[in-house]
Amino acid sequence: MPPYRPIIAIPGSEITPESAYLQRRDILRLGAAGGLALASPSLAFGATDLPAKPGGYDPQEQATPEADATSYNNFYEFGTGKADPAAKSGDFKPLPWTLTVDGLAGKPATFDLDQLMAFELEERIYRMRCVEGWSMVIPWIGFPLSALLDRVEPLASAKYVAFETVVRPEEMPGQRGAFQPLPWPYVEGLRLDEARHPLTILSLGMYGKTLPNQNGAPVRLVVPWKYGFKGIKSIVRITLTEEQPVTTWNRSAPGEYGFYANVNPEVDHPRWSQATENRVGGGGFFGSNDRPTLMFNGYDEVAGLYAGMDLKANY
Ligand SMILES: Nc1nc2c(c(=O)[nH]1)N[C@H]1C(S)=C(S)[C@@H](COP(=O)(O)O)O[C@H]1N2
Ligand SMILES: [Mo]
Repeated sequence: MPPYRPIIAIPGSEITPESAYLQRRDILRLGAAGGLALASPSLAFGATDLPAKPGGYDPQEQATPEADATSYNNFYEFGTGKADPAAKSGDFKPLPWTLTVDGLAGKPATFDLDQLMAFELEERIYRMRCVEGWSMVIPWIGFPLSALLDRVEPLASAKYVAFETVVRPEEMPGQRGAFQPLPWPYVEGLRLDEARHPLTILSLGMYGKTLPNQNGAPVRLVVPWKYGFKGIKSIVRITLTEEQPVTTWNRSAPGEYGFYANVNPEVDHPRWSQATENRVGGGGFFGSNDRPTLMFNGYDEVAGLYAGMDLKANY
């Protein structure tokens, strides 16, 4: 039996009445246009409820408590500690925002946040497995990346998709100062067929609300069968390319992090095993909440993308 099933219904309490949503969207749009002086655009953004039609996958597991998913994070632009993104992202302004989609496309385009929110949003409850050995279950709100790619009409020569995070040292403390843990911008990439797989989403929210800064506001990638570092946050550019794009962790430590980064309990990280994972939250002490890691994080339907490939060599 697969470790998840389609969602049949989401509880009514999680669904925002359309009128309330439209009002909030108006507030967002005014803020984005600069016509309304919001005291704190990021706060206003984070507080916004998002509607979603059920369309995702329920791993038959409890969602990670929201308080854990929003306080134990990796987002090196705000610092390398797990508590840094929540503690040090208060100056980050996800409004106004634009996401440019360019490269090998017939109709390259730039989307503002309203245009992204106008895509058909769904809730997807996905497992998230960090390469460091912890995991969560997160109810994302977003839409398939393929819908965005369709809009720009990829050329036949496009084989890969490159992603880029914003660079704003004045708002992101991890991007200034003497110690720079990574070269900026943070970049990621997928093969075009991976990017077009229906499980791959651009997320605009989680737990029924827009994304908090620490989780990648206002728009981040979620590819549930890959290690968490593929889920690039606060994306400003998506570029269709012919060549395999450079990716941040692969460039920084090629012996430790591959381009594919498919969750695979049989391929250990050089410095630790990937056979098990610790589910964050749930009350247990660290180590008491371990469970086996599943191939492709349990999302077996992606196996066909890698037919004929040696997944130990292509990690
Ligand atoms: N721009 C950017 N995106 C990023 C990261 C980062 O440091 N910078 N960290 C990655 C890693 S290693 C993980 S595990 C996930 C964590 O997502 P979460 O904090 O929302 O759970 O974000 C990924 N996306
Ligand atoms: Mo990670």
